Amino acid sequence: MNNRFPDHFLWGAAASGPQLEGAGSKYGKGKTVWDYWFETEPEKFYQQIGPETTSSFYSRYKEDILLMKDIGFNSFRTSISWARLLPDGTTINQEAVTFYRDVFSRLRENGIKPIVNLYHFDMPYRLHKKGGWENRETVEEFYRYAKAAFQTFGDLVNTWVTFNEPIVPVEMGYLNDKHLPAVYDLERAARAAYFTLLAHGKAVSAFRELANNGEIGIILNLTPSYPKSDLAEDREAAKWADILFNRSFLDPVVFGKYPVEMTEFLAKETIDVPYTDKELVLLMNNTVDFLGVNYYQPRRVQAGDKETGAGLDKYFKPYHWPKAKINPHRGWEIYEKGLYDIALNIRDNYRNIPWYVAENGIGVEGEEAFLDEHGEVQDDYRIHFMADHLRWLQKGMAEGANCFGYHVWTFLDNWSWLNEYKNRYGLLRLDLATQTRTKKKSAQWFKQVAETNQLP
Ligand code: BGP
Repeated sequence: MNNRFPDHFLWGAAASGPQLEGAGSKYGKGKTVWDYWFETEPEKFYQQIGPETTSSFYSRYKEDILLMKDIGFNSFRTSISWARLLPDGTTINQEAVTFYRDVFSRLRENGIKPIVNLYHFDMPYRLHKKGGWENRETVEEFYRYAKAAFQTFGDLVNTWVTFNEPIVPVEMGYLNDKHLPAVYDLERAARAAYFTLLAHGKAVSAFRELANNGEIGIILNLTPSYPKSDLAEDREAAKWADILFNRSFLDPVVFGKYPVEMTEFLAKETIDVPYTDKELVLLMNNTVDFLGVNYYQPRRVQAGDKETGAGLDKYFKPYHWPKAKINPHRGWEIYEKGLYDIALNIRDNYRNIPWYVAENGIGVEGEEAFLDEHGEVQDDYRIHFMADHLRWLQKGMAEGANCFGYHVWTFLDNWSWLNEYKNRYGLLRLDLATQTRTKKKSAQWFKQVAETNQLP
């Protein structure tokens, strides 16, 4: 079998400003919701490590970009910190401009295409205080921020992303306590989701107005939903999980409209979302050029408790597949074929829009147990994880999927929301105390794949 990937296939990694940069309170950066949360409730954080230092990319990016080149990257995605670029919402922070311009220039000089995301869960605190995504004003602020970013970096960046996983802050902050505001409230969730989507649409419209060269997309964590059985009620449950957690963003960004079932759901739950016709037209006219897809694990569901269930339990409930292969270090299910199912779904139902794997990776707790006598992490599990997913991806591509790249999560062990440095994902190991970077075995494997453009 020909196991080569198409010419110009993108190989690299994804990361985000708040998880990688550090300098959380330095160089003019404003406070984000994460800085605030750690300041006020550090006990909520698993290891009590805040977002101040993370992986110090801000001071080490020159070294890091050379490391990226060395392990074969031809692309890298990160995010601009909104609170760093526009600390008060209007004045551009020149230190941020100098920093990001140098990062993007150096990436390009080293043959690494920058893919730049505007928002990775990092709401500026000053906007969080006023309701964050529940407040229409935030949408206008985001529009201004997007415009400023396109104008300031448009000569260096051709590929833009509005949001990473926009559903996650909604799910984790309004139906869970893992992001602020940490409440369970379907109505507020729906409102926050709508304004997030509108902010995305407005950012795309700003991009089109400025007529910058290049393309703009969004990154969604598409989680294929599988029913427990073939019974109608389980299949119905999977359909609802798909509508609420995938299609609620996917359909509007690709087709400019909500799935009809979404409207039914809102009516049934008597949730009033403040749509206006003008805004829906804006969304319709500002669909994306490409999609980024983050894939870690599937969502397995069974019939909900139609009569007695509270909130979303009426529609579906989680189900643990007994045959599931579990990441023994993390507990998440590993289901490589999910990536193939996503590929065919986009091919068949989403106009075969160009897309790339924007995140895929394995988080491992206690990775120091795999250090060998030379100080290299022997992460064969990560190599298998990537290879297995890439094989399924290739099968999808052989059958017509329009995929243009693969980004692993992530380049260097980085800080994570509430788990901080517990689960390590990097191709490079970070020694937290010294901030030293060391290649893991998987970095060598990745280099070979990227440089030969094929699986070994
Ligand atoms: C994705 C996020 C990333 C990253 C990753 C790993 O959902 O886009 O920011 O954190 O998941 O998840 P975690 O850090 O929770 O282990």
